Amino acid sequence: MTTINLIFDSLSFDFSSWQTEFLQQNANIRIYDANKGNLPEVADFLLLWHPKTRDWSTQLGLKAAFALGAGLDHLTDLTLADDVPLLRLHDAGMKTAMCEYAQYAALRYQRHFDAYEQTQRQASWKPLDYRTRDSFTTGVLGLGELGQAVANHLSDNGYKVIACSRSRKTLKGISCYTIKPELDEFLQKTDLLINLLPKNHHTLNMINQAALAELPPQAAVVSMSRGGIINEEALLQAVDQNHIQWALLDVFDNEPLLAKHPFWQHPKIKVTPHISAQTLVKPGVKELLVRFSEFI
Ligand code: OXD
Repeated sequence: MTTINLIFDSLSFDFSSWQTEFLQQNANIRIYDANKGNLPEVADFLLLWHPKTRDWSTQLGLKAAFALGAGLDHLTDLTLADDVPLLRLHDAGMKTAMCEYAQYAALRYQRHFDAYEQTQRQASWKPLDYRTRDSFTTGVLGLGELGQAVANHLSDNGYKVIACSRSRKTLKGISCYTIKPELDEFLQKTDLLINLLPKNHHTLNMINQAALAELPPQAAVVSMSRGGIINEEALLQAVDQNHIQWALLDVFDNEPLLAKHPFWQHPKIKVTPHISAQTLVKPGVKELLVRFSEFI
């Protein structure tokens, strides 16, 4: 069997966990840490996550470069030779995790858990009406791999789901809209907005003051993909004006969120530290080995 040479370049992922897992799943892998030097002259694949080196254009032998996650926005300044594709991971454990996070948000909305957190603080015993899963509309914005997984998961679990994406998609049992020209119509029908759009020049600041105003009063907003898409100031204002009931935010314009950021202390805003889905090493390696075989 041929040996596959990998160069791993990440300032945030642990090289030794990936090395151990690769060697366990395939003994023919040789993996080198770009941060330690001593790299092979010829390598088959690059594995990148917030890499130290941004210019890999002269690396010999490369068949592809893989981002070790779902997003490529941290690699906009990366240089590769023209014939080396930059690819992202499709799953690596992230689909299940994203679905769980979205399901938590849907339950939070459905069962009024946010309201009960507020009334507990006031020592106020105030039961609210039971709401069924199909009595409100969850709108999934962004239908990439993860967006589709979330929309299908919620729909399969009895939630009423609509979705909106840049190019038209067809999902069983889910009304699908396109951003141009149907974003406003989609927002007007959405009680629980779940943002899963990637960050790029099309999506930056897309959910601004005007877009938030299209949501019905007392809608809730969930941000799971990247900051910069939902305008933070506009969201804060919409929550303060009680147009938006609550927000559950996992991603931000700047991460980590600064200690003085108003989101931290806001009673109607829940903050999590970019954990809705993280790349898991074992399924990540499994996926990569399959993807390598498409090139070898
Ligand atoms: C990703 C992430 O894009 O973890 O994979 O944010």
